[in-house]
Amino acid sequence: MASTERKSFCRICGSGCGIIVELEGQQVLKVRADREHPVSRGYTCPKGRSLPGDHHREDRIDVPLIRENGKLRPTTWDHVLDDLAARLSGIVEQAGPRGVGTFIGGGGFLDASGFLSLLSFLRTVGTPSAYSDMTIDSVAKTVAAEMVTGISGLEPRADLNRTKLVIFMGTNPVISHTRTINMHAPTAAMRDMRAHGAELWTIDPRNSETAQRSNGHIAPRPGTDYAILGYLIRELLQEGADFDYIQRHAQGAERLKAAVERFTLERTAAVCGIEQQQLADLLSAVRRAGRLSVETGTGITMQRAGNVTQWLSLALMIVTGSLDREGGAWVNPGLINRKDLKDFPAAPEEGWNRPGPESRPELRGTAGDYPCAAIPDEIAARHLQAMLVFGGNLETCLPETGRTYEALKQLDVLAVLDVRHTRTTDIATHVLPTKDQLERSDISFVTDSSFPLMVTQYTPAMVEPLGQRKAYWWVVGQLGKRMGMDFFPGLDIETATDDTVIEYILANSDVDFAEIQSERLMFGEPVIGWVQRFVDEKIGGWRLAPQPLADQLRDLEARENAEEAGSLILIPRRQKYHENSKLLEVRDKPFVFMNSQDARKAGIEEGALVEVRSANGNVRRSMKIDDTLRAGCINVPHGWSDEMNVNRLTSTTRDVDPITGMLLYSGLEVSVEAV
Ligand SMILES: Nc1nc2c(c(=O)[nH]1)N[C@H]1C(S)=C(S)[C@@H](COP(=O)(O)OP(=O)(O)OC[C@H]3O[C@@H](n4cnc5c(=O)[nH]c(N)nc54)[C@H](O)[C@@H]3O)O[C@H]1N2
Ligand SMILES: Nc1nc2c(c(=O)[nH]1)N[C@H]1C(S)=C(S)[C@@H](COP(=O)(O)OP(=O)(O)OC[C@H]3O[C@@H](n4cnc5c(=O)[nH]c(N)nc54)[C@H](O)[C@@H]3O)O[C@H]1N2
Ligand code: SF4
Ligand SMILES: [Mo]
Repeated sequence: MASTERKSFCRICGSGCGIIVELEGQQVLKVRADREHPVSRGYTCPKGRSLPGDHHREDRIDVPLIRENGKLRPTTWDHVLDDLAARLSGIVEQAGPRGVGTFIGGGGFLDASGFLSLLSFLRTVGTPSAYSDMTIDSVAKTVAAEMVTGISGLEPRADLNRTKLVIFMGTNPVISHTRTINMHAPTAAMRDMRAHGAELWTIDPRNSETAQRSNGHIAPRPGTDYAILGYLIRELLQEGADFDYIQRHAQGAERLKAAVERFTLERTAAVCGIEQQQLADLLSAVRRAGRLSVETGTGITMQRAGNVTQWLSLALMIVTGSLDREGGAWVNPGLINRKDLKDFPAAPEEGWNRPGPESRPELRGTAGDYPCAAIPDEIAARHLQAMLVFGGNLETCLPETGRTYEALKQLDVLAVLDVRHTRTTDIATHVLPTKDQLERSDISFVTDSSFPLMVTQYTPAMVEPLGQRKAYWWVVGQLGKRMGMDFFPGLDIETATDDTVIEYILANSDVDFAEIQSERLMFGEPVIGWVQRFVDEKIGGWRLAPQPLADQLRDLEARENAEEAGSLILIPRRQKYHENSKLLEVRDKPFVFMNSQDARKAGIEEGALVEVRSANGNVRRSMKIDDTLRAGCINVPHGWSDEMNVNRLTSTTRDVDPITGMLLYSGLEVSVEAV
């Protein structure tokens, strides 16, 4: 049979790189980069190219499974849906809607009909028990933006070819392509920015792949980045800030000035464990550039000072007159949702947060989600009796694996929508096989606001679904019918197709389905200035010093004066060939990475089996020397299962952030010993 080639876009991560899929009938032979794709321009990472193996993987799920007499066994769609619907209805009746919770992870978020199904399910069932990977990833961004701008989850990014200075803090786009904003062909993008005269600085305790391609690199002690920002703001507020702009568009400048007063050159260098000259050089770069963009990642949002650092990164962009302005940082409102054209209320200075669920009210979540840290206690209290998992691997992503995994086993219903077997499907009561990315037509729905341009894209399905896999909308719609609920009002799920569901999603948007279906990509003009207008009109100017964050900054002072404990500090890091728990088989190995100085001190040879211990548990892996790490820091990358699961070290109760309920995934004290 002759092979054919079809265009699509990759959805392993949110970047949506253009790909060419080579097929022979239903066999996926090869995936390569689409040179004509106007956004990714011939780039893919190795994960995208490993899609064929992922699609035909042996441990895929292609028939529904149900647990009966303690064992998971294959069954029919009718049986699994009848049973699940009856149980969910029973729980809603007896425990109320909150008894049925949801979790959405990468496998739901990156499927347009998966995200739609989640929203419809939550709204129709009326349950507050919504959990997602946001509260184990980047919730500090959501909350700090609410407090400073009144808008949730704002993602400022460099105004591509005009910004003269980009500071990457706690993000390594060369490997990750970031998450909340996307950077395609990152190495080329950095080269282009430099060719346009931009200086790139990276602040990271590791001399990361991104740091190595930057003009400047500062490697502070983990969790002390806020002091660097405090120092820059302190100096600029004495000289060099855009004072005229601040007066017209911001409030609280005096309070901000007082809050950062302690960050003198001497003190900041000491707190961060860096040279004074490095700080002075960075300050000169900021003064030279005038406007700038600060891009943060999980190295910031997973640390103790996440909210404060996020706030000060916004404050630095505001005092330099850079936020939502040409040559600084702009905010993509999304081509489908067009947030800039919508009218919505501004969040108060305390943000939209609300008390956590009844068993953990101190875990103040955001408007949308309860913090994941609450899951085991909510199950133990029987407030949560069922959970529907929209493409997440709870065993690897949630904190404190032992306690969390045991709790999940106590659920009456753990229904998992996935494409392959995981430790999470192993303990499920119902496993619902959904179409993988090559089997469905799709649109970049929630991810379009993280693109570097105003653009959204569509792909048809490449192949027929394997086995009995179904689309999310079909699974959830059928469940709704059996529960007596209409999850998709106005859509006839008996006659719907993936395409009519996409049309349904686009019904309230300016993106025309027929047009995008034929064009594949649709562009809009980038909009700059919409956030600034919102802030001026709704809250009377940027809030430079929200009280809850100023309080957190003050409280951090006690740690700055404390003696260093001398233990090793665990910091996160993404590996090149796998995405969280996906594609582990491709090439990466579950190493513990250590600096050679630390290894020598601990008497550990490269390749030795080591045990990493925290106050919560231990992990065993083999050790690899990595001198890009600052001495004193170690990496135990996440995504791996069982005794190699780094979340055996993390906690659902210790060090949980009081504003966001975020866990400490970066900055945990650990010790390491050869086994
Ligand atoms: N200690 C520690 N913990 C962490 C992190 C860390 O750095 N350190 N990182 C955190 C972060 S940032 C995140 S985002 C989370 C990630 O947590 P998850 O969202 O759980 O991560 P993934 O491994 O991407 O899992 C997605 C699941 O979706 C499935 N899937 C893939 N494609 C499809 C599909 O097309 N349809 C369906 N239905 N399912 C699909 C996969 O098989 C997998 O089981 O982990 C968090 N946990
Ligand atoms: N290859 C690959 N790509 C991925 C993923 C993957 O698993 N593999 N996961 C995807 C997901 S879910 C997400 S959320 C994104 C995340 O994307 P990023 O946020 O860019 O994640 P990382 O690549 O881990 O980069 C985080 C950096 O923060 C640094 N860091 C750690 N602690 C600190 C600190 O205290 N201060 C500072 N300044 N830096 C610190 C680490 O050394 C690391 O270089 O990546 C996405 N892309
Ligand atoms: S960066 Fe890699 S994983 Fe992400 S969309 Fe592009 S090819 Fe896929
Ligand atoms: Mo993430």
